[in-house]
Amino acid sequence: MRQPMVAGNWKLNGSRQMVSALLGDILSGLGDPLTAEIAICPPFVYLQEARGALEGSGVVLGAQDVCDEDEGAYTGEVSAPMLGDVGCRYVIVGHSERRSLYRETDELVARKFEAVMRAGLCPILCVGESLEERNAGVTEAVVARQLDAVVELVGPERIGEAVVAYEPVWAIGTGMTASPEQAQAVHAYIRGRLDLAGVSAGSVRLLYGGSVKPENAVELFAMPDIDGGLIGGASLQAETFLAICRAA
Ligand code: G2H
Repeated sequence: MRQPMVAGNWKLNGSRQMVSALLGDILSGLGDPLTAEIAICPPFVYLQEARGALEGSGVVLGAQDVCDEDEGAYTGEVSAPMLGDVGCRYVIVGHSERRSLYRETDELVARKFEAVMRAGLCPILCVGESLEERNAGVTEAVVARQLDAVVELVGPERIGEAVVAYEPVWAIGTGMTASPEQAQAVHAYIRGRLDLAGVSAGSVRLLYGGSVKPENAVELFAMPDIDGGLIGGASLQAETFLAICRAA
């Protein structure tokens, strides 16, 4: 039995004012405890503020990225132990924006994944293909390569403790969403691939990400291998985020 999960990825958005107003609205609108686990991933500089706002609520905190090193001369970086220290439970690694805009390789993403686990936190590993790759029919090969890099470095037991998010790059922030059937097909493939690698994949939570909105969340989350969502744009408004949380 996998607990559904909805994680809000604020990306490069926010302010101190927004942290207090948006989180206040989300918490007051939550009402009765939801079946889904809810995580909020604000920019690093607002983690501490968000932690205070979420205190005692059951909504957990996550970060959007991490350094693969724990400490030392790495100017500008933030380490997994630091994220643990400020109260993070989850850390997103390998988001497609990091892979494409900041040239993160599969190997670096795997090292970041390992750093998160070393600190006792839970990685949310993002995988997904571009439009060109989908059109070329290599979606499964791309996702397999991204997963295998992590399994090779950390081993099947560790990846079994993580969350995996399938985010087709062509659906991110574009308004284009994978259909529930398209998303389910890749989720089922991911679960099968993890099983083959020796991961007890039945218990791994697989999230879908890419233009999830209240209008498509119910259908997406009803798919057997979709355990919730990683939400970007729609996590920046309490009403839409709450509607998605209720759908999970
Ligand atoms: C995909 C998603 C959140 P959005 O990146 O990670 O963003 O919901 O805006 O497509």
